Amino acid sequence: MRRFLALFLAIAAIAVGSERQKAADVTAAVSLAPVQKVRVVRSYPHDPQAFTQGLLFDGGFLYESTGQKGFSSVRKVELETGAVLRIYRLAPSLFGEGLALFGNKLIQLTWLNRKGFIYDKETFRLLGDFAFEPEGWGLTLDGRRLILSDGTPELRFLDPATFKETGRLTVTDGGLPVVNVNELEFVRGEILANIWMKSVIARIDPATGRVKGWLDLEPLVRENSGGDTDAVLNGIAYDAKGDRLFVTGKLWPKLYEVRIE
Ligand SMILES: [Ca+2]
Repeated sequence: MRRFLALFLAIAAIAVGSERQKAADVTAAVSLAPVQKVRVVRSYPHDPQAFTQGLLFDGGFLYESTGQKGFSSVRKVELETGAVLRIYRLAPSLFGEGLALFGNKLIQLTWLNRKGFIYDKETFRLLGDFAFEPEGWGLTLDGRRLILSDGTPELRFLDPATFKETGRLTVTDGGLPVVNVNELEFVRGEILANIWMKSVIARIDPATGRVKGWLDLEPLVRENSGGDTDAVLNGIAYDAKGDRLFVTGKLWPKLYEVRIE
C-alpha cells in the first residue's frame, strides 16, 4: 500500500508540474485513476543497445524505432530471438522517435528535426518525408488517425495520408494535465502511453483524454534499468490478432509479453 501511495504521489507530482498553484486550488477534485498490476506471460531477448523510442507488432514481427544521434534506426525484429532482421540507419544528425504503421507504410518521427519519414514496411525503402510541429515523441494509429505525443499533455490527431492535424486531446488525471506523455499504442479502444521517466503506463480514454488507469511496471524497470537513468520504460506494442501486449524499455535486455491483472 505504501508503494502505491508513493506511486500516486509521483503521478500527482508530474501532473501538477509548474501549475502547482492552480493545482492546489483543485486538489479537492482530484481522484486519481486506479493503479493496476501486470503479470509477465513471457520474456524475450531485446537488443540492449537499442534506445527504444517506438515499437509496434505486425504480421508476427516487431518493428522498432531507436533514438540517439548516430544510433537512430528503424528495425524489423524477430520476437522470439530479438534478432534484427532488417535495419535502416538514419543520418547522424537525426534522432529517431515514435513509429506507427499505416497500411504498408512505416511512419517514423524524429525528435527535434520536425521531420518524419515514411518507409515501405517490406523493403524499408524510404518513400518520403513530411513536416510536423513541434516535437516528435510517440506515434500510433487508432485505425484511421495517427496519434502523436510531444512530451506535453496534448495529443495531436493527424491524417495519416496528409499528416494534417485534425484534432487534439489533453491527457488528464483527476482533472490535472499529465506531462511527458511518450511512446503510444492503441489497444482495444484505449491509448496506452509511456510516461517518460516513470515506471507506469497510462490507459487513456481517446474520447476525453482522461486516464482510466495506471499500469504499474516498476518490477520490470528495476530488473532492466541497471541503475542507468536513461534506461527507462518505453515501448508498447500490441498484437491485435493474438491479443498480446508487449512492453520494453530503452537499452533493456528484455522485452515482455504482459497481461493486465
Ligand atoms: Ca507503440
